[in-house]
Amino acid sequence: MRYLTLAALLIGACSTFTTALADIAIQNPDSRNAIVLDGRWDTIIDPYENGYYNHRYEESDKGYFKNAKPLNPSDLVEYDFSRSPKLNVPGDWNTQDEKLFLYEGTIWYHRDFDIGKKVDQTYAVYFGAVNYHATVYLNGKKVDTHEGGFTPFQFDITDQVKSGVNSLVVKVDNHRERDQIPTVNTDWWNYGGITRSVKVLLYPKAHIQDYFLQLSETEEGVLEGWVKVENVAKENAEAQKVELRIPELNVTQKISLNKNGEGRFAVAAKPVLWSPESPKLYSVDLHYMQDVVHDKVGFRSIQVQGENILLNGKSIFLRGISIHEESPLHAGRAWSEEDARVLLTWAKELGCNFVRLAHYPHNEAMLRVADQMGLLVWSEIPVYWTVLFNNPTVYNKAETQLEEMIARDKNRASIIMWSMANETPSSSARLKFISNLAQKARELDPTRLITAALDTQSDENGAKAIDDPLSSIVDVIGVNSYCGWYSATPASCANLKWISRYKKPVIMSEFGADALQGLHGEKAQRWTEEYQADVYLNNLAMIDHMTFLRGMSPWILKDFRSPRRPLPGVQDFWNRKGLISDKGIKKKSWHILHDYYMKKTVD
Ligand code: GCB
Repeated sequence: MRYLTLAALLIGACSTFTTALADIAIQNPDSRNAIVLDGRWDTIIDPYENGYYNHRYEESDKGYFKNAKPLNPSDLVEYDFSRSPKLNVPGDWNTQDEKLFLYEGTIWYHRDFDIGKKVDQTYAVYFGAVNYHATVYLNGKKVDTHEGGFTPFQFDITDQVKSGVNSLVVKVDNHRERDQIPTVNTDWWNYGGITRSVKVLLYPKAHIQDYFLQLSETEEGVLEGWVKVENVAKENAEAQKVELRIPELNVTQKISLNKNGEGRFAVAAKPVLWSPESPKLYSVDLHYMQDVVHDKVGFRSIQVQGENILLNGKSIFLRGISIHEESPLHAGRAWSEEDARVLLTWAKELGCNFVRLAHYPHNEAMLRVADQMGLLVWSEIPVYWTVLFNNPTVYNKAETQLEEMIARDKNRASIIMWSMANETPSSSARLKFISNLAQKARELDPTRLITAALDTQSDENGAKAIDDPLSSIVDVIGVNSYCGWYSATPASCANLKWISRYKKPVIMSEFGADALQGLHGEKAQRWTEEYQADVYLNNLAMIDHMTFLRGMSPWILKDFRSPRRPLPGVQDFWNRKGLISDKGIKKKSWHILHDYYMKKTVD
């Protein structure tokens, strides 16, 4: 009987594979052989893009990417990487040199690497993230470009790379434009640079490009998914199969591939389900000829039913906190496993089972650590505020970032929701834009919930009504509301009533107030810890009356850098809505939310 069902599943499964787009990085690059290129890189600041354009403003053929050296004393070369300042990779440039704190524009990065080139081997240069535009050159020639500051990409360099020393140059440009994702104005720092790891990946020509595995949504006791092999070998039957092994579940399954190298599987297994209380991960190996990929994967289900969110079939309340990708250990962008551990340990300590990773895809370590620690995750693309919803090119940029995020993270049990947007102004163009994104996300990953953070609520007889038409598109409605900070007095919030026009789960995806840690006074005095605490107390009372509420992620775990926050002596270019200061000190509101979550755990 079971075998019949499995066979039916296999035949019936015909939805799309995530097709390998040119720049989409290989699945799980950390499990591949690699030459890691992190460390000190030579850099040249280039505000006029002199290393790229000639004086006629045409793309130059003698730019800095040539990494040229004068060969004769009479030669004119007006730059020299080897004598130029160094910057750390990974790392934003803004916090590595005071002069670069506010810099937005182009910086050139250079470093050499040495290899002994082998035949039948693919070489790809992989970037965890570069903000915002990257133009990559190898040995003086352009390889390719990438746009988008928070997702990985890779370029095949097999033909260009040579045995011996290779010169890698990257032009990084973070100047803001209206037609970008995100657009010109945000409430976070536009950190520039090669902000995540760089490596040269080495793998066989015929290799496992991608895979997706999860608990079947329709069949109990079944794991299902797909694999995609690039350059599938055609010579013998064995070369048309991938072997999946999950030793702890006694799974050894051969997966047949079609002529495009694609194969689906469904296999009987009864894993211990992943949950915040028991974040069980299984070792998973995939073998294809000489290629082996190793991963750690958790299995759980996530669904909505009316106003409930069901994790493994049981209704759950998401005790969350929002987090920006800023390091708790040093100034600037977070990127390391240590950063992730400190941030997520704080979230655990607060009593959270959920984190909203705002407002863009965070580095992969955050998701891997969330998987290990048992934190449910909301993951988001930076369709933030007023992007150009009428512009098809802008849509394509957003869709590419969505694809790159899902491609990288689709095997992480921690992620339960993909968020399409944050606080976008209502219009028909915006509804179409975000509906198309949601449809794309569902095609790429039918196993997770779709959400968006909305800030348009209308007033109805003294109550707040959730009536943004985008609510009809999403599975879970996120509501951002700053009662007591941007509107009303804190005391009035406790009795504020909410109504929803949709029978769907709602998450209060943001609320909060600024406080300078250590500034004390009356609770009516802005910027004091007492004011912030009062906002929390009253908002939590309000939340208790929202019958359809299934979670929250107050704004925000830690103070973060923002160019919109200049108030001297208070903000000094920090958004002060953190429960923890930029120095890592807890404010009064931390304890209020902590106590609230402790009670919620017992309820
Ligand atoms: C919001 C935004 C968030 C801001 C926050 C604030 O509604 O979603 O990005 O940082 O408010 O502090 O105003």
